[in-house]
Amino acid sequence: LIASLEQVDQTYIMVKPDGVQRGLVGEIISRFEKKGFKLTGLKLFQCSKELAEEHYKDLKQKSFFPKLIDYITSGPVVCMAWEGVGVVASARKLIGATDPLQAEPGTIRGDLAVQTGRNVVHGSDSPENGKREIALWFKEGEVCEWTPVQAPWLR
Ligand code: 3AN
Repeated sequence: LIASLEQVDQTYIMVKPDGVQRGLVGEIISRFEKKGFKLTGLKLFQCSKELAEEHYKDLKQKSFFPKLIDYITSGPVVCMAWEGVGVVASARKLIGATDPLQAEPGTIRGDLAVQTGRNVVHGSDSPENGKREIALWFKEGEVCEWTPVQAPWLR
């Protein structure tokens, strides 16, 4: 009841091409489902260079930017929108540090990845970016608002 008064946020989670190629899609979705967040958008998608550049526009000046764009466009990704109280920060905890060798065991990157340039999953870094990225990756009508039936632990 107290939690229901708190702000519900949205985050954009994406299984990157290495995660798809390695067959980690189910495992990654499962971690967010089991945590108790609500899936509101899901698709397999081959993204364009333009979309990848827009998504990572804050990193445009970084030396690794061209490699990052090549990586993200190298094969299909799985785009997801997840909703819940504190979902942005919690998803980043579940994902773990950017460098998988620094990521704690128990996190997605800590358990499943080795290289920063192949770190299997993306998660928005703020509620504002969560909204921005969901709007960027999903078309109107692709995100589905739904209310769990008789499952008050989902919201
Ligand atoms: P995070 O994905 O943990 O939010 P950001 O936003 O700093 O990390 O970086 C976005 C993505 O850019 C990372 N997921 C990773 O794929 C890539 N990246 C970040 N730092 C490096 C680096 N030093 N070398 C290569 N790729 C990097």
